[in-house]
Amino acid sequence: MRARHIIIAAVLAAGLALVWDGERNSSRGAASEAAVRKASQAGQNIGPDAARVMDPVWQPLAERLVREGIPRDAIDTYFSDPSVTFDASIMAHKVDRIVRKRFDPQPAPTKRTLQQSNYGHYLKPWVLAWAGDYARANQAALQKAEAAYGVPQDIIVALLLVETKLGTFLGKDQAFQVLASMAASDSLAAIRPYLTTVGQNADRAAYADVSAKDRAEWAYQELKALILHARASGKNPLLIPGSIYGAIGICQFMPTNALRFGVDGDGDKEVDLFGPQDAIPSIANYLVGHGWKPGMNYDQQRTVIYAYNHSDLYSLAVMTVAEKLRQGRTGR
Ligand SMILES: [Ca+2]
Repeated sequence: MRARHIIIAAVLAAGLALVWDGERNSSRGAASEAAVRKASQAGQNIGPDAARVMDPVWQPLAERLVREGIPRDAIDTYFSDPSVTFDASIMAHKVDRIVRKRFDPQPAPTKRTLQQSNYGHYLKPWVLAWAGDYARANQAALQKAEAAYGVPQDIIVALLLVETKLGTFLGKDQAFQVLASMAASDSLAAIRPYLTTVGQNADRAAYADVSAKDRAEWAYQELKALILHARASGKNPLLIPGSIYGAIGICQFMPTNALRFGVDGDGDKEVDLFGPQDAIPSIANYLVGHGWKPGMNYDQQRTVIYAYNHSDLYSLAVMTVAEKLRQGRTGR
């Protein structure tokens, strides 16, 4: 990477992290900071003198994970770690969004263009130049993935850019704590003090209760997959950072997708979604799993990208960035 681009990359990462915070974490800023502190402390009590007391809130989760095959000593270690603290506000935040969508008038569809949206950053020449440098630095892995999966390298780099700013923004939360907290928030009663959309309305309360149960089961399956994914590589799942809802790696896979689509690109017998060697073929494999085929037209390609994140602006951003990267790379 040339010096100018290193500086640009640093500025970009800092600037976009601020934007990202404003977008995604505004209501959980304090909780996120606490999670970062917790993640940095994770695993510190593993030792003979450590006080290992599991919060009873985890008991049903822990027992189910043991029943479903995770060794008890591992489960005890994870759930008694001081970094793993129950936070009902995570599920409450999610359920508030679901209730709002069901009961409140919806805003008109955005009329913002790509340039006016938060994705506009990615079209700036210096951002595209940075992504071009990244593509050159990872050319072997990109060409290998393109040959094996039929996914153009520019699409892969565009996804990595839009998902995590090429791995410079990986989420500020501990994926384990996020998913465990959501999995343990399986009823209205568990999250009621943190809800802002329910009040005394019985219909909303019933819907929030069903939604919490539904999302808690989803989170349980993701938590179990996170543990299996980490253990397959001999890693401590508590040390894996994640997004506000538990997506991991520079490609931001949910853990069930890490298990299903993760590829060991560099042949070291581990799937490490935090490194480009594995994340690049994993993205291509995910897209093939969602219908990507060589020779598809623009609309067909965009439909597959939509599976990655259900947003029209998102799929437009990825397709547009990919096209500009291709032009920059090939000169046409
Ligand atoms: Ca690997």
